[in-house]
Amino acid sequence: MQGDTAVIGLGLTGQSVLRHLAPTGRLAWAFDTRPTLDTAPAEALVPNLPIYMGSLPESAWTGIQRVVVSPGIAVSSPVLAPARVRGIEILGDVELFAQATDTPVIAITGSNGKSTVTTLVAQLLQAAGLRAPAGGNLGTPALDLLTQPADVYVLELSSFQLETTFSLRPAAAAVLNLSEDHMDRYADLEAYAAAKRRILDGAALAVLPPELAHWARADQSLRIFDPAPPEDEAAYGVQDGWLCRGGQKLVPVSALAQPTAHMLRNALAALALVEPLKLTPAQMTAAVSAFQGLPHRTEHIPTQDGIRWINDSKGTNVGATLAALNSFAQRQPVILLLGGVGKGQDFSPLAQAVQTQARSVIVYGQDRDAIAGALAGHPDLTVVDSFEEAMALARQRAQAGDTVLFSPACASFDEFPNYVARGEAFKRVVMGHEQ
Ligand code: UMA
Ligand code: ADP
Repeated sequence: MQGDTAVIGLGLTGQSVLRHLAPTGRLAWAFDTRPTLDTAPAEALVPNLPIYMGSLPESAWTGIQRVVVSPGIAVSSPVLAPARVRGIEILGDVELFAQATDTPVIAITGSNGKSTVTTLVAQLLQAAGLRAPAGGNLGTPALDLLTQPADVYVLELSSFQLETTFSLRPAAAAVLNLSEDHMDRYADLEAYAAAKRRILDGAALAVLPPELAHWARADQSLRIFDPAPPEDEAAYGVQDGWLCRGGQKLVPVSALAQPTAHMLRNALAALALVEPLKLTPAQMTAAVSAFQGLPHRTEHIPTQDGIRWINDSKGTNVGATLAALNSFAQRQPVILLLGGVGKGQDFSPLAQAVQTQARSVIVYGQDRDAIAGALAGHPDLTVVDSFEEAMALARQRAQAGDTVLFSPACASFDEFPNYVARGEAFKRVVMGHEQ
């Protein structure tokens, strides 16, 4: 095959890229640094396409004009050194998506709340009768959405995806918040923030929290969201029990399944993002009322034991765990479980909240010592090796009236394939299916 486009990464993204580019005849080869994949055999993806696994000969780069790289591979990675040296264009799947469609896009990034807001935006649009497929970092690769009929696409975008996206011009874009994450891949918070900020490039409407409002550009409309009374008509906020735009009441707070501070923020951001579509308050209220929240995000697991078990397995960084802790701590004594792979985070911002809001703390997993070190002042802190031991201890300690909050502040890869498997394991133990 005589193509000029290489594809690096053969996970969900790489496979969607191959499907998208196969009809163009431009594919040259595909490569994954892993020796094997647990998905379909790579050779089955495109007939006769050379596939390299594990290592790539230098000669493969001859004649390559562009390389489409998956988000799991850093642009600075040694694997891409030959491309950088030769001045080969490096782009991602979302760039190919942007080049392929003129349909309006609503784009969402931030350190936390992306999947929740992306899903809620899609449901708001659907409540207004619009076709609004949602994907990107959420799960369905952006390019796979192109096969679905759409009035608007809703994309959750990670900092990794934004680094390799250049021509997306969203109708509306949000950066929900900014706190440390993926510090194993970025030099510092500024570098991570710079990647997130790219989502605003060319966006007609910028939706931002007050602390990031200065990121908006002079040539774009700005909507600020904050769960306080709105200061003017350009602000989304909460007043007298209503989610409002300026003085206009849109949705009663009572419509939210979880009216916690972070869910109020998420709902306000979602309402601001759909403003250009001019939904009625009734359509907004119907969609918000129907949204029960996503699994593994401060998800209550009902039991008969009088204990409130909360699965927040998607709480994979300090900012998420702080939000989760703030949602539950006021109500009942909290036993907090956290641990896993820390991704180079500083855990010290958790210390004060944990000190005042968690009665008991159980720390486990690969980075348990770093976490325990940051929380050392807590009077009831126990360190164990594994998730299984942490759960056994939680079961032992929890009494009727307690909340057990599983919000690990870490990735799961030391013991699980992903946060979903970890959350399912939590649920199995809670429901007594695993002792
Ligand atoms: N990998 C290799 N060698 C390769 C390619 C990948 O070792 O050649 C490794 C990566 O380092 C990573 C894993 O394989 O550990 C998966 O990487 P990938 O780029 O192949 O991932 P995909 O299967 O294509 O899934 C990606 C997103 N994954 C990442 O960004 C790591 C998915 O987000 C996303 O849903 C999917 O595209 C569809 O758009 C997941 C994620 O964890 C949920 N995202 C991070 C997050 O939310 O924090 C950013
Ligand atoms: P993301 O897709 O950015 O990871 P999710 O919507 O999946 O975000 O939520 C992940 C976790 O982040 C949740 O489990 C919750 O603990 C926390 N969270 C959700 N929304 C917010 C928010 N607006 N601010 C801070 N933390 C949040």
